[in-house]
Amino acid sequence: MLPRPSRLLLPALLAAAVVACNRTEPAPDSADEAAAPAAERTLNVYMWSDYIDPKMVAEFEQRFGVRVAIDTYEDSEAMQARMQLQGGDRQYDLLVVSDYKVPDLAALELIQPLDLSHVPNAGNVMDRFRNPPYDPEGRFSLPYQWGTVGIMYRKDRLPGFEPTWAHFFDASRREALDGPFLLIDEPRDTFAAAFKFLGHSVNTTDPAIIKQAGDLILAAKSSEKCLGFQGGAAARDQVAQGSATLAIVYSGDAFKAMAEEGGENLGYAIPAEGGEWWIDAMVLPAHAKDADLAYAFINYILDPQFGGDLAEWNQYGTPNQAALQYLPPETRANEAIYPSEDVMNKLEPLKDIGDARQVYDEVWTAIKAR
Ligand code: N2P
Repeated sequence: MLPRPSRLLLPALLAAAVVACNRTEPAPDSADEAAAPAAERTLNVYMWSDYIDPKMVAEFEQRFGVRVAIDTYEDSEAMQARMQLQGGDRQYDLLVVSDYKVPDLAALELIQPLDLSHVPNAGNVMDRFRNPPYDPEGRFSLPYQWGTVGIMYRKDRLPGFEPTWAHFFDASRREALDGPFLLIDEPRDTFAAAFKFLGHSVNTTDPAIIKQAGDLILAAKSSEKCLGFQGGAAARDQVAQGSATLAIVYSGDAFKAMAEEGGENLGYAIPAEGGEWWIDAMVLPAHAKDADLAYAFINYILDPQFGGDLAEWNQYGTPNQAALQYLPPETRANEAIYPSEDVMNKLEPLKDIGDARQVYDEVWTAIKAR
């Protein structure tokens, strides 16, 4: 059942007067820009930060003779606030959002059903990503990337690191850490970690357990070792730079840092208690000004070759069956990106939690306010 819209107007959103928003535009060839007509056709995209290779964007611009303007967000609350309170449904032509946000945005009528006749490459989507739990009829979304949530840590400070959520939620383990840590500024991901530490499902709806998890998150936040909440990409940067020793992050963000200089000092692990795997989805805002161009972009993302390039650049899993052949064999065999069946069995996808969302919101708002 879809949640009632009134339930979705989060108190935290009402308090959000200004939403941080970064615009990253791929550097266009300056000669091209000088020659460009004033009213150039533009695709306005809103997505997670650090999520597409600027070269791929430039290639799309060249191919279609258009401009792509990408605004980025670091957490889903900021995204929803912009969509709900700041006219994002008119401003953007295309969104990339977390799985569990699809039913929220649909219930609020901030997104519209997709017309798949405009997306021939939709046929490339793997079976397991069709009719996903967050969009059971596959009406509103097509998948972008998928991945896991885990712990990124400094190998040089935590030799023999044991992957467990206890580093954040068990007071004695926390105090034993060599250096500070960060929590992720995304309620569902943080609750999921605390639920797994307590031995429960990432989709827990029992108010007593949600409150118990909230107490653990508040205790972690209140620790002297805690540097607070950060978006996944920003938390990744702090661990990479050494200002944090460990953080809850998204898999691909960690792998990108691990491939860079100094990356040999970094590690990423899925805790032994298990966790979540997630899918991010492409959706069409309700009042997109250029839906045709948005469809062209979705189709481009689901192209076999570009789908392969995107996943390789992101170091995330591709939901595109036809793209697999374009991935380097070592990527396809990399169990950090494509976990074994054993590991996948310990991970759950995030589902719509219905009316329990109100309890999550209350507990989360109280944690953030302290
Ligand atoms: C990528 C963020 C992935 C978000 N930087 C997971 N829902």
